[in-house]
Amino acid sequence: MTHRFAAVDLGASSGRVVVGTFSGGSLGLEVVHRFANDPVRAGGVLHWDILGLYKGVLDGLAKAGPVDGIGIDSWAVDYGFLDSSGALLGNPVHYRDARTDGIADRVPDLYEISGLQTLPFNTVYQLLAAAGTPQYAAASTMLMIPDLLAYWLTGEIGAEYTNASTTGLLDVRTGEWAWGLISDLGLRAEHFPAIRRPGDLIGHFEGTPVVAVGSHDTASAVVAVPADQEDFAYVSSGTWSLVGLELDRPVLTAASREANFTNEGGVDGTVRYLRNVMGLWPLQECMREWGSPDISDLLKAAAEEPAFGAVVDLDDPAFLPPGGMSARIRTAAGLPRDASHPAITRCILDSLALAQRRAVRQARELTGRDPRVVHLVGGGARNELLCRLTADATGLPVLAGPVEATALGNVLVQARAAGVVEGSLPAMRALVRQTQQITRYEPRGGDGPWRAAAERVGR
Ligand code: ADP
Ligand code: LRH
Repeated sequence: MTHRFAAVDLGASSGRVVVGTFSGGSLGLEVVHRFANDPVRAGGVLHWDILGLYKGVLDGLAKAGPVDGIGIDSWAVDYGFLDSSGALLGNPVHYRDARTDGIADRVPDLYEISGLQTLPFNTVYQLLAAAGTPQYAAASTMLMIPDLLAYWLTGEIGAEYTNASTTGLLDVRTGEWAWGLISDLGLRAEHFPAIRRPGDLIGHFEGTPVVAVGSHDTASAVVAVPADQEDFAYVSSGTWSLVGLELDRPVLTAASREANFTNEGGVDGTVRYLRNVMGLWPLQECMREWGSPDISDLLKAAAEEPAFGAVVDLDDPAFLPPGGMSARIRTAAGLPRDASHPAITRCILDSLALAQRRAVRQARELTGRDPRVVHLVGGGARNELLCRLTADATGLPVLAGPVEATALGNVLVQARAAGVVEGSLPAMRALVRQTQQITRYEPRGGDGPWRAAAERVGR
């Protein structure tokens, strides 16, 4: 018997609808529709084009044809407000918009309650930036992006747990909204809908069940990490590199807070203990400036460039906002004005591998765990140079793939809820290992050059 599930997966750089087909012991994956995710600046504010994205979702679901279920995931932290009639109030604001600048510094540390790393754009800071506006006054419900799309498909309102864990307003110990914190910050309790868990039925779209998955894209990606043992680190590599470990309980020590490691909610009660590393964003931005050259050609040329010609501290928040990225990288790296595109690309990738090395080492120190391998999943798994550099930098084998880990994690959780695949995370991961392409990169060379590069960037 064959079962088909549709994953709607919206990344910061593109959206797709992917169909996972389960038949006997096999699992096939087909991207049936891919669409751009181009933010729009209007009235001085950077927005997501939410209706354009919703159109991509509807077109993709039409192309997918009859399926046994639909699951939705997207990037974290962003939301839309509904008024009391259920209408969307304004266009969701992009987390890279400047409206949250400086807000985190004015709010007491929330780590003890939420276990969340401080990122300037966490939902809590966005809500504090919005408080006092006419839009905020008119809002009756806040829906995270996947919950908003699920609402449009089904008419049902709720807040999926893994994504709610990125708001800064979920209690890391109970997995429920932190009502005391919400009230202390002057936020409105009625804005926060009931929590639903991965596997819960949300409602129906044209007769097809819409099922909650790990609706935070990173939570779904971690489900599909093809690990065959417990001691693994992962890099979910796309616009961001989410670098860390899977734990069964949060780490809330002062050292962990200082290192800005997060305890995000994972599927099946796991903790995604990780740090946000700037990821492929700087390269995406440079490529946008350069007129979108062919990425394979650019990476081939970058691989020919000398290693460590220039390195920057990619964890510097100066690289967060869009625009003028190549100049920012060149200045920070001390590269000349006429530095070539491959030289800048090489600088970004060396620096990214260096930042990922730091995060893996910190995760090890902060947890006492000893990862034996790094699983690198997401679009970055197609970047051979990045995979090779990550193996060299961490001194660990890198197992690269699957590229569409997020969509896989999404369909696996749906298939489990429908009783099509058996239970545990290890069982789902075994299915990923058996059916998806994974490439192994062994570390080469010693740690010396990486240590020296770390010293050059002062980390
Ligand atoms: P997100 O979910 O954040 O939008 P993805 O997981 O889709 O990100 O990964 C996007 C990234 O994958 C791009 O920024 C690009 O660097 C990389 N990528 C995509 N295609 C290729 C390719 N053919 N070769 C190397 N890298 C690629
Ligand atoms: C990756 C991601 C990440 C968040 C960021 C906003 O797509 O969801 O986990 O921190 O976007």
